[in-house]
Amino acid sequence: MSSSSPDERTLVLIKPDAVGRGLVGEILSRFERKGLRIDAMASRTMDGDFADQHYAEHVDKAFYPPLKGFMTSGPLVALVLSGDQVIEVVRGMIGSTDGRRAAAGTIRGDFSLSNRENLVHASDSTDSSKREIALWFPELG
Ligand code: FUP
Repeated sequence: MSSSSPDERTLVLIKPDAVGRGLVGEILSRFERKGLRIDAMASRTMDGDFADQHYAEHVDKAFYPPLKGFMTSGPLVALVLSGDQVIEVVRGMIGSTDGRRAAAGTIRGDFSLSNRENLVHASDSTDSSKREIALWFPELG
């Protein structure tokens, strides 16, 4: 008998800087090698309204206008990943927000020198993963 609970899901964005720098394969392969499942994947370009919905908690912050400009600047790759404790696991794999301070071995720590162009977004809680998956992949609901 299995006592494990159903696997969690998280919403990951491989941001326009990562796409532009040719890092999609590197980032995807880290998630795959970790043993996470890719439940959905799509290339999309966000418009301003969609960015406001995705970043609802940040729209009033001073850093939001340049963040919005960056996130709508080109295509990104949206993913739903699943696996045991995937939300916390993926947050650990991407590292701290500021790439200059993110630990070596994390995606941001290894490839980003910026607090804005930091390559990857990942849901930070069960509530945010539910909200973000419903926004990006309503068909999975
Ligand atoms: P994170 O959860 O690590 O992606 O970080 P936050 O939710 O705090 O911030 C969301 C995004 O806003 C970051 F990925 C990058 C951007 N940001 C800035 O551009 N400037 C800041 O001072 C903080 C965050």
